[in-house]
Amino acid sequence: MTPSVQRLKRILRKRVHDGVVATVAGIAGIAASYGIAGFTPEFIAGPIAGVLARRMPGAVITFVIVFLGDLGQYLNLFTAIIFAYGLLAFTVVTGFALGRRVKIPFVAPIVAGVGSGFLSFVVTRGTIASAGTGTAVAVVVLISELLSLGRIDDLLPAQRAKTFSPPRRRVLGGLSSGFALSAIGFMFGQQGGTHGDTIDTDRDVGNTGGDTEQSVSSLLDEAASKSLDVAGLEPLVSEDFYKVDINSTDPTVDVEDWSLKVTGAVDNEVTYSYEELQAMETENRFVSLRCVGDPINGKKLDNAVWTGVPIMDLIEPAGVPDTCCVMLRAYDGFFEEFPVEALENGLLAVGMNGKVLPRGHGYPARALIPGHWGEINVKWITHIEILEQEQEGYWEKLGWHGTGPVNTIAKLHVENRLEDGRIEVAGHAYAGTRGVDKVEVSTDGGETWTEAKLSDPLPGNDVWRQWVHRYEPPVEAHTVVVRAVDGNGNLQPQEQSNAFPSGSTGWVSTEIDP
Ligand SMILES: Nc1nc2c(c(=O)[nH]1)N[C@H]1C(S)=C(S)[C@@H](COP(=O)(O)O)O[C@H]1N2
Ligand SMILES: [Mo]
Repeated sequence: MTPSVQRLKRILRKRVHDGVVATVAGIAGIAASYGIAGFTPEFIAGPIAGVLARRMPGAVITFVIVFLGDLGQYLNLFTAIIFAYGLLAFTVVTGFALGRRVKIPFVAPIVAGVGSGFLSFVVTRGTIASAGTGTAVAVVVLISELLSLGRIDDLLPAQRAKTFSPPRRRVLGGLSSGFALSAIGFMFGQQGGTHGDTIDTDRDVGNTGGDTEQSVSSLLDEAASKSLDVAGLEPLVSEDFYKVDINSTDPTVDVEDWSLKVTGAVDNEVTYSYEELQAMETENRFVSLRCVGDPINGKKLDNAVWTGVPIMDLIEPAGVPDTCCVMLRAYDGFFEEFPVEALENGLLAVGMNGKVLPRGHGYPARALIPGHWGEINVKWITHIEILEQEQEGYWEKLGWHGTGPVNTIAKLHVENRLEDGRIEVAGHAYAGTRGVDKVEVSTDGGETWTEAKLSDPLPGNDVWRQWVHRYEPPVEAHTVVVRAVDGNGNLQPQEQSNAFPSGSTGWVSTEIDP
């Protein structure tokens, strides 16, 4: 072999070696970060996913929401993880390059470890998870160096290079110890650290209002007994409440540092601590939420019993002038604006289904604004800012119109074959504060209509209902169509439209082949 070919081979071997170690170290670093931080903003991919989502052009986000739904969130997170991996791998490659230049052992693990920890801290501001990330990366690089010490001709004098073990064994050894380490780091992280889940919201919300107030448990019982007995149909209090967030990770709010401020065009600003909120009189209410991005037969419509303080009790002490609108702002950078009148029956929720408000649904507090699209029900709320002039909210800047009242919708989520040969179709219907008066079903593609059976209404002025219809199936394939009539007697519009920009409309239909 000519010397130049040998040189080329050596460079190539170095590149492959560096690449493999950087990959293992990157994976170990991400595993450690996730293990320690969990699914919180201290996880290295969390803030990156947020930045990616915010930098994305509105049209792309709209496309993702309308056509990819939840898949879009995963795609975003996946991309963020690749970015995070790139950052960590970069520190490793830099470490090796520097180490070779200065020809001092252990420069690479130090540079890679400190670099990774630093970058993680810059991204997340989380100290413990960043230290863990840096350590995991450093350890993997250190192991790779220890394994190859005997042969690295560019680190040590050339004559010692003979003692090295065969390259494949080295790589395999490095790989498996790297993976073992990430697994160990991950398991340790799962045990302790600054895991967001250490904010324990799995306790009773307590303080459930005055004597006249119906207790959460009696409301839950009522919902259970009014739920229709249909296999596969979500009960009137959702078992799995949907989530929509601008970030892939939920903020971890420490109530000691949290407050709710009423600011802007008010006579005097008022601030509430969590403790002060808890001392106030609360109410228990059913409120359903639907996201403006929900497709006509999507699943971003749910219902819960919420415990909270009427929002007017919070803003009246501030003295609110006669003005147009209000902006709600949140800990995660989210903000939404809407007409101030909508606050009138609003609730500042601190509890959900009898428990402390879960982190994913806005712990410590969220707004619930009856009859409006989900987006103005701001979670992790920090400010109620009274405005004198209209401004655009987060989603409105991206072209959505999600601050108004919801559309009327009847969904068809269940199709069962009964033992007696009949077919059972069922779903939920929702029309915000207008309420649902009737649901009609057609089993002949819209020629003739029959009234479906509805679940008895639950108390409250923003609550969904269930419907069910059972019929003898015709012999041939047929189209089932469903539509709701709201409390004002308005029939749900037939014409189909996409969720963007102001919520999906149209009758839901499905083909049934008996
Ligand atoms: N702070 C904050 N509040 C938020 C959001 C958010 O991303 N951040 N998403 C909004 C949207 S678009 C919807 S549909 C509802 C969903 O509430 P849920 O996640 O509790 O179902 O929360 C709204 N409140
Ligand atoms: Mo939404």
